[in-house]
Amino acid sequence: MKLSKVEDGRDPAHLHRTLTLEMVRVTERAAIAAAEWRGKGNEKAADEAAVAAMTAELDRVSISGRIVIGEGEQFECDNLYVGQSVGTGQGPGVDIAVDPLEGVTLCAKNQPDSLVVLAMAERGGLLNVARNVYMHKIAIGAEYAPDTVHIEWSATENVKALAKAKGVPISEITAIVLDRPRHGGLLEELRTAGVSVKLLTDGDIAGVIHAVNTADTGVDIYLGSGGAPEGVLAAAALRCIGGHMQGKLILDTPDKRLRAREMGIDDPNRIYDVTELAAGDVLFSATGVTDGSLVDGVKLRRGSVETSTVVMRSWSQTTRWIKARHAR
Ligand code: VTB
Repeated sequence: MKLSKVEDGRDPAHLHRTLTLEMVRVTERAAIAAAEWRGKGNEKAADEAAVAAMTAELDRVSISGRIVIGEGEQFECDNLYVGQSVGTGQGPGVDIAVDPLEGVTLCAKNQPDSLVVLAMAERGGLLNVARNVYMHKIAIGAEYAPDTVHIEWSATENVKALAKAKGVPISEITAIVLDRPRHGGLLEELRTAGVSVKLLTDGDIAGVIHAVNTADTGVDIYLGSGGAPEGVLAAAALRCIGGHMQGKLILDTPDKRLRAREMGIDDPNRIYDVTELAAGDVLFSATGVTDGSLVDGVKLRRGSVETSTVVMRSWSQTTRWIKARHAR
């Protein structure tokens, strides 16, 4: 009998598996900090609380970490800026992408689906993109051939091809799309094709994850554009759970093109697939701030605080849901 990678005890992965739990601690702590600001209408305070807590917890981890996707550029923010060193400095050299409070508006309004998200990869594993850059994204589940859809095709062509591959009429396809004025044309096309559209107010990392978990969510495809950092973070998750995704950066100003070049992007029109957005060994951790479709939010109890986290590792393709009780 052939032993699986896990059973035979060999683990050639560069990111040691104990880092999985360390990352859970980081996103948990940031979520607890942000939860104090749930429903207080103060996005800035919620975000700052998450950033401060995340930085403090990251600095306790035995890694030589480098932030490659953070809160912004070094001159824009004090913490978790691109290029910042995090961790104790002793341990493996790793790259880290963070979204300390994905859906800050959702947190400020105490609406579902605000999350703390972090991905870790081997050095050079994560596409480096600036916080202000957007990305066209398309994602479908692993059960399809990777070339079933394509980011350069029209939405109509994509949903037609997907319906055919699934063996259902287009009216039974559900697409998930961020509810933004820029998606007016896309929505019209989807409506004309007869697709059911699930509109997201914010939080498209979870949106992409839902699109590849069709059996659980009923969502077949993610379409549209959202933050490029969120695209890389979603790709990190897909590396662990499977699913196809393509991303194309929207570098629509000379400044963005220049900064992208500095960050290693030579071809502004390149189409990236999942393994090019997040390569090599990857960890992904997300803790809920408010209750959501991916995980529950932080529960404040009399003597304790409860957190729910989903943590994934690409090498072993493991997904864990970790419910933790912390002393107050
Ligand atoms: C998304 C989503 C975020 O921004 O990437 C989106 O994941 C990008 O679009 O939660 P807009 O800038 O038009 O909002 C958020 O909604 C907020 O950062």
